[in-house]
Amino acid sequence: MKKINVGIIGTGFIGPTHIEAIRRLGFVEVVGLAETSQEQADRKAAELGIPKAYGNYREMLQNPEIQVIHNCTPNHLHFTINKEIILAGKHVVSEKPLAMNSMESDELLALAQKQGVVHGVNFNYRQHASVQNLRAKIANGDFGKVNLVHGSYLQDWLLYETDYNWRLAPEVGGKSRAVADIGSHWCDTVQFVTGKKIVEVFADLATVIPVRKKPKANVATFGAQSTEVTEYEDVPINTEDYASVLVRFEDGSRGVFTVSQVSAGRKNRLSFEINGSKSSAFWNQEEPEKLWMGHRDKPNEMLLADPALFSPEAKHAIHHPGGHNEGWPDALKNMMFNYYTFIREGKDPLKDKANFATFEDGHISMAITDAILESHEQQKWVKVQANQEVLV
Ligand code: SOE
Repeated sequence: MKKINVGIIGTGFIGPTHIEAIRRLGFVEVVGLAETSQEQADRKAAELGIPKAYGNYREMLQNPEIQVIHNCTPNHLHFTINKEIILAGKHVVSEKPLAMNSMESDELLALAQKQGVVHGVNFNYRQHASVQNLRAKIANGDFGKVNLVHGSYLQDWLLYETDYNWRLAPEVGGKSRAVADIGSHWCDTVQFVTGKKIVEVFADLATVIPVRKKPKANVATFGAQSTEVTEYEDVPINTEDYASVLVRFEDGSRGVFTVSQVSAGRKNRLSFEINGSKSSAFWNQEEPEKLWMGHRDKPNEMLLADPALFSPEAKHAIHHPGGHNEGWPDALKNMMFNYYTFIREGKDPLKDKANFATFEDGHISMAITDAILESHEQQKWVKVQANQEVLV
């Protein structure tokens, strides 16, 4: 069978993780990559073992052999490049946030639907095996009615004033930083798990480090500061390091989450607890094989990920026997497997249900971010306007 051919635009922190996940599938081939210059593209292609290197992504879009393009560029390029990918007739996987605001993401969703391409957005945390299992258990009523959802997404890679990255500049990263970058993952994951949409928010945002020292050379996301960096310039920071957000779900249930990129010791800690009318559950991305389940009338339980103990609906998401722990790269592989299987099976993006996050989820996420920014500015509850029926 002929493999599905793929091109990747952008090879910073996230692009190579897409490439690795795709390569694990076996039926998909990464045939090209595009970077900001030919020299950079050649270097990265040689490093990653990719046959074709493009110094201009538009040339790669013209290659008729390529069916799918991954947009792994910085945020300010997502909208334009996603649009061009769709108009070139290619299927698309975009990094989040899907665009710079929900007007743009709305346009992208409509365009992708009109052109009939398969559209995915990389909300990878919903693809963790234990998250899939929790969703199945909630849907089966094991926890009763979900009343409360609370948690946080904490990181420490921007803790010091000398930590700097393109995500800090609003013209590149967007008006929102911590909310759009990691709050978007938290919201996507809990909406996926509970099957309920967030429809209203009340937010408080803060910039903990209002002036940062920007190294004169570029620093990659999660990149350790080189001890050799001696030259800095002071730059004012206008995006949030921290946010706490009260949320209301479509059925009236309540929640709250905190995001921060300045929490020492927390590396990539997306965690949440749900409290249902029968039982509770807690999951933490840094220990992804553990699912805690809390009860009132019997001892609490810790379910270690194990296909033998999973709900039938979640067994597809776990690939090794209990004790052979799966984590972040495996969740990303699940995302890619589901996306490419959809294409391989010739499914119709307008009719068939996708088991990965689509541009619709990307658009809902942008609408939540917009509502959070507006709520913080106006200090009041704001409804999420995703052009869907507003339910409260
Ligand atoms: C940086 O905060 C970042 O790389 C995010 O952009 C990713 O989406 C998240 O998975 C890890 O942290």
